[in-house]
Amino acid sequence: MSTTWIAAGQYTDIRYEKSAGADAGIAKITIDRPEVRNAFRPLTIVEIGQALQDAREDTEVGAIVLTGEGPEAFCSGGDQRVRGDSGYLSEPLAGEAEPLAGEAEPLAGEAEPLAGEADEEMKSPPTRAGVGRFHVTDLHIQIRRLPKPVVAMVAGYAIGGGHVLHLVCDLTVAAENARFGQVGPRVGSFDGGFGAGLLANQVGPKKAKEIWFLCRQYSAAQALEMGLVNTVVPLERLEEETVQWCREMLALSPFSLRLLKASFNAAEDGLSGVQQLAHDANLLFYMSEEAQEGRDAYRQKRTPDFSRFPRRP
Ligand code: S0N
Repeated sequence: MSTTWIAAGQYTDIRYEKSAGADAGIAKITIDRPEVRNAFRPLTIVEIGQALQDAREDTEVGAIVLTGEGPEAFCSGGDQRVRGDSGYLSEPLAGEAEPLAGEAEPLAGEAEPLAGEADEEMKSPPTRAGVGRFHVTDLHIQIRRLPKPVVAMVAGYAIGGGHVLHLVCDLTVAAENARFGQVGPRVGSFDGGFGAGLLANQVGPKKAKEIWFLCRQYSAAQALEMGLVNTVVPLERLEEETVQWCREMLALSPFSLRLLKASFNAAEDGLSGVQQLAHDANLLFYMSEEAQEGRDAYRQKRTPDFSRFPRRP
């Protein structure tokens, strides 16, 4: 039986939905730009971040699915049409001028900038929209920090920054038509953060270097073989299988899953990973009578009495 999804907000570049009925407890974020193989522009990333924040705060949500619209692509990475000379360019905000000439790539049908116009960046104060940046940096961190499992549901291409997006998700359920790869050295880009490090951890350093250095594409079967994805299913069963994986996790201890996610990330994330795990431990400690005695004594202006709490061996 197919899952019922209820819209959970109005967005431009994504759809954000929550499951209902027997499958309740799952949030689904769909990159909805199939005309560019679900490439992301800054707005796309901002909207995914907003939806993830909602899913984090919603105590009814226990698992999050990230996917792309249609069977052709999960995500093809950064939208090369808005890649400026110093990063990805936003739409101008209300009241702001258009991005500076030379920064924005002309869209289809637009005139090419004239020679010399690229120097405008040096002459005029840039608008916020005209300043290139990598919004996706914060999204990678947000997905890893989110204390609930995030599952990439991949049909078609997961390429470039789109491939890194599935890497930073906790689990990946792939359709048989999925294709994976990095293209950085071909298009003048690279991701030396999670794009390189996590990939090396997941498939081994030699294979990770092959993926980045040769820019080949890999089938779903190859991805499964190298440990890049968790399972491969026929396209028509992709959502059913993904929901089943989510349902299995929804039946388990949420705090245990939270601690496990933080534990897996801790070694890779260094001190910030330890911080997440430590603060999770602090959250648990707050729930103990021992910690509450400290709080209560402070409030009651008395000396705390920890004598009834054992010094555990
Ligand atoms: C995905 C591919 C292989 C699909 O091929 P297919 O099915 O033959 O479709 P096409 O005809 O090629 O595409 C259909 C239409 O979609 C447009 N399009 C596709 N991908 C993009 C894209 N990324 N940006 C803009 N438009 C795209 C096509 O142009 C076509 O449009 P029309 O019909 O109008 O011609 C194939 O499409 C492909 O190879 N796509 C490009 C892949 C790519 O180069 N991606 C960018 C890679 N770079 C990044 O992601 C940047 C990452 C990054 O900046 C970064 C840096 C540091 C740290 C982190 C990051 C990060 O972002 O993660």
